[in-house]
Amino acid sequence: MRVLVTGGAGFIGANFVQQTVRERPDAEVTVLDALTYAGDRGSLASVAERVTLVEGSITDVALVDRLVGESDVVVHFAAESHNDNSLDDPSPFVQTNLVGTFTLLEAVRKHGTRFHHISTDEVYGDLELDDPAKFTPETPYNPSSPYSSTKAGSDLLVRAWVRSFGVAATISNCSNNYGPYQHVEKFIPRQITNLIDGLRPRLYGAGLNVRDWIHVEDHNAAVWTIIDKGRIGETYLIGADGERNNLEVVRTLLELFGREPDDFDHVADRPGHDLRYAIDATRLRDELGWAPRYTEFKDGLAATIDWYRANEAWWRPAKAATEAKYARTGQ
Ligand code: NAD
Ligand code: TDX
Repeated sequence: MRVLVTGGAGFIGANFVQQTVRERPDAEVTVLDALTYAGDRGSLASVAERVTLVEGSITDVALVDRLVGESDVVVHFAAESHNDNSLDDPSPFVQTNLVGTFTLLEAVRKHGTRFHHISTDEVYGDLELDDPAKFTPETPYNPSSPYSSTKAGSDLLVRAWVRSFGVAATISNCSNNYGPYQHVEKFIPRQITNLIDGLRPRLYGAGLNVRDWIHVEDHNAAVWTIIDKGRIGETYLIGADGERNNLEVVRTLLELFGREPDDFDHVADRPGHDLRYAIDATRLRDELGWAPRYTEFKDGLAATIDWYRANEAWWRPAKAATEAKYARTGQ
């Protein structure tokens, strides 16, 4: 099977490519990645001999048409992915997340190629802290940020191309991922690398916002399950019942580093900060038989800390510039 992975040099995409090479010896993998600040050739170094990396944008019509024409399935991870960046400058989010997804959809329509679209639970907006509800595939879209609204728009494009043009696509909306190769701008790697440097974690606002954490390998196993067994046109929610507020996550990290529980700073809150995300993954579990393997969050975090300790050469080059950017907003 010829697999085209967009955004395969980013966090989740690179883990997906590594997992695919490990577990699917028959897969021929091509990665299309623009190698933005978030993409790193080094994330694919361990599988370089099995993977063709094409540096280019998903908005490049001719390039996308050629690569899609040479593929059996397209797994679409490429995106601008960071909420804080989308508040600073939404423009690349519109280009990549909306125009890029449109460009891919036109190519898979032309070539009749199977398409899997990777999306986020943030398209549903947020939940109250005391609400027993979780997001389901029927929850109405209500995105809050430029990031989540462009992801929501990209999902709706996929749904329309399925219905209007018969494109063979599936969609997955996953909760917050953690694990190796995540950029140091994101919450967990930022705090881990601060702690490695002897600095204090930085908590937005009171830290009561809840995220539903899932290990990146569980997310990617679910993506393959959907490609193999999912119903065309269907949306699957991916989550591992990992709800925790940000303060709890920081306290767990401090404990794992042997630091005092209050050894962190409260910093400026994110404008429009979503309160809580929570995924009901019943359809994926019951219909497709998927289940997460990383069920102990603390163990997954400890393994992630070990990875960042062992791979300083991977994250160190981005750390100072990322912190300088945060300093501009007092975060
Ligand atoms: P990331 O920012 O780490 O990686 C994105 C990758 O896309 C990078 O390699 C980047 O170079 C590439 N890219 C950006 N613009 C491109 C363009 N125009 N053309 C080609 N490549 C381009 O993101 P991530 O965290 O790995 O997220 C991957 C996908 O998963 C995204 O679609 C995101 O919305 C979705 N998602 C992420 C999470 C999460 O917790 N990180 C949760 C649910 C869904
Ligand atoms: O330094 C920080 N301190 C802090 O308290 C940072 C960077 C974040 N936070 C908070 C904000 C969020 O409540 O931590 C939580 C997680 O923040 P992010 O890592 O920026 O993730 P989030 O905004 O929840 O979005 C993530 O999950 C859904 C991904 O970045 C998205 O791509 C995905 O769609």
